[in-house]
Amino acid sequence: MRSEIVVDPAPHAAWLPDGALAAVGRRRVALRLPDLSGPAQGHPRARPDNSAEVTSTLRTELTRATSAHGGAVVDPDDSPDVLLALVPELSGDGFRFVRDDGRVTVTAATATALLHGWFHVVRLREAAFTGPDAEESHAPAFALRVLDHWDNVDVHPVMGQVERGYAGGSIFYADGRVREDLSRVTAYARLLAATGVDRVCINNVNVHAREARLLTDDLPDVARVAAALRPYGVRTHLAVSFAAPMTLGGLPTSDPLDDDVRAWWRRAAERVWAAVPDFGGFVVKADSEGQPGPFAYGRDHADGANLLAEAVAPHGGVVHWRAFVYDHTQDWRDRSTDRARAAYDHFAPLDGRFAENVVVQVKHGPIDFQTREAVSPVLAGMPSTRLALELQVTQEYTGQQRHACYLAPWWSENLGFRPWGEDGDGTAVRDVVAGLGPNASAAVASAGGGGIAAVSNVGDDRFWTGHPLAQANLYAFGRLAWDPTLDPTAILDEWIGLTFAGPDGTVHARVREVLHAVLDDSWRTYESYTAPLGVGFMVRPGHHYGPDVDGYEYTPWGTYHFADRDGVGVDRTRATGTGFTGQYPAPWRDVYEDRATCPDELLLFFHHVPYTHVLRSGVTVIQHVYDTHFAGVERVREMVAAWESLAGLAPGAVGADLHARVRERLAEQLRSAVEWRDQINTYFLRKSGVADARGRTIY
Ligand code: GCW
Repeated sequence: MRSEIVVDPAPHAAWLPDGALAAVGRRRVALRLPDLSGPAQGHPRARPDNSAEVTSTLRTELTRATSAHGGAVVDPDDSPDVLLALVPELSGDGFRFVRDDGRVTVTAATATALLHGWFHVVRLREAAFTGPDAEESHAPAFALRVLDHWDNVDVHPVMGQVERGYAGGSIFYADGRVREDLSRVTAYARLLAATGVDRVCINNVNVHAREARLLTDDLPDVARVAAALRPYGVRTHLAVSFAAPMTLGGLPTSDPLDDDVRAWWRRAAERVWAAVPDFGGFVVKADSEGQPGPFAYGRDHADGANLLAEAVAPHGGVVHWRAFVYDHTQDWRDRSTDRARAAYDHFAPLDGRFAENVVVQVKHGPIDFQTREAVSPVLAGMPSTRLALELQVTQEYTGQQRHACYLAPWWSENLGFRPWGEDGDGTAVRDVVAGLGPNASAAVASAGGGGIAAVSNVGDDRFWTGHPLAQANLYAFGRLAWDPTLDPTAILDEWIGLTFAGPDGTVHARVREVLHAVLDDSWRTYESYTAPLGVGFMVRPGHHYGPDVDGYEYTPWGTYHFADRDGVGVDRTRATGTGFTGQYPAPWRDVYEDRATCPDELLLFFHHVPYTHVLRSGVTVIQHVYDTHFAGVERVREMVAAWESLAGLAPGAVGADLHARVRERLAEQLRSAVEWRDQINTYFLRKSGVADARGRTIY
């Protein structure tokens, strides 16, 4: 592995190398399809727009697995080891898994659900066949499971081809247009189908002039992308510009209550669905960071969202309307404005006014995808609105795919957060976005809520995600989108088992051990050497990589820490601060309000405290800053050493080029962690004048 590294130009197989298919591929497998040759009567669900494509995918998958591993595709009546059966009389998006004496039968109502069942068997590997007899029903917790791509058609002068993309170019676009060769897109859809994601929004929510035209002139190209995703049951969505009636349609206004504007959107939607019959819907960022929106006409976000909802409703489409709305031209001297309050202040009063096919998409935290922040109170404040939780798989604020940072534990905390406290009925965020929150309106409950969305971390990089280990984040998002109660470590283990499967389907024990050692706690490690105690945004402005404690302190962006010689943190209490704590229901509004009960990891998010304030952990704030920063760097050193220990393994245990890429990234992670440690520690030593109790080097 130390010798010359031969780089394989083909895209990396990620979690579906041939070896991952060994257990099923060795066996006799069969596919049973109902006779769909006649008229559709009786079985309408058996033939959604994509059923022919997905059925043919199933055949291909079975052939591919068995021809690689010596099994066979056999007749369904020839007692196969694995039988996949499409049973249109069933219902729902899920599948049934039955194991009887080592034989597996999977049944589902649609081809896409059956495909998810197939990948379930793949994921279980040998265990699919060796366990005790079982009869299980599996269904996705969320009806809508979306990945948003912030891909630009044109290379943006500041943001590049993919905004906040850390994995090369776009898999969809190159040279200012949709790529000719979209085979990579189909390979992506295959990876997604193996996790549970079933929708992809293919362009950036910041819709620039070129990108806006995907909705009109470029529809044939959008249809090609949809055709590349469809074989794996993945549906296409577009981000659209609220100003499109003016910029594309030549109308004098985009006022949501104007009849010509409404007619324009209706026609636009008709054209989209004519080109892409299984199109999913629109994603909108409006009145946010300079994007156009309804405010220009004195209208609100419900007016804006309902305009588009009305246009897509006849086609069964949905509108994902983002709640990421705040004042990005704030005066830092103004202490009354609090960015954390903005989404709730804008949206909670509109609860009940959104159409049934609108999903309000809420970032997990009230600020912006930070390594640590509170859970957004919007998620508890809109029972009559379909809400989606928005996560960020692309590591904008968590090391930009140069740092190994496995985010599933963080997402899990957010999904499992109980907005009404631990003592209530146990309702968590994952229930709210599934339409199961307390007081959920009948419409929200029957739609199953708004589900989950996340910003993808994929690009045209050979490893898909730049850092090969960042693939684990994409995998974990897909698995949590299907089942948000899964344990992050177990998901990681599953990912390792698939991704590092050798030709015989097994993983070298040392590889498994090292990957856990590197990744299990990597999010907490990242947190420990970056911004402390929930304070956030101590990053370099613009690109957001690396430390710059005061980088945003005197800017219009509303992301401040207020460090002075006495203390640090943002007072968001009702008593003396911005009142943000009051946006939470009990008990959190009181738990966060009081320094004595506020969880340590969020202390500086809610309070401005002296450096000598003693945390619940028993150490002072300043000593906590020093200790965690020193410890964080030591943990990164251990990650580096663990990874190096794989270098002597048999070639093939981890690919040589993968090993080299991770090694290079870990070296940068260590360099950067040292930089973070020294800048943060030095900054706070100089501000506070309080020495490290353990006398370590601070500059
Ligand atoms: O975190 C911020 C990013 C922007 C992004 C914005 C958003 C697409 O820095 O690049 O814009 O969030 O979520 O809209």
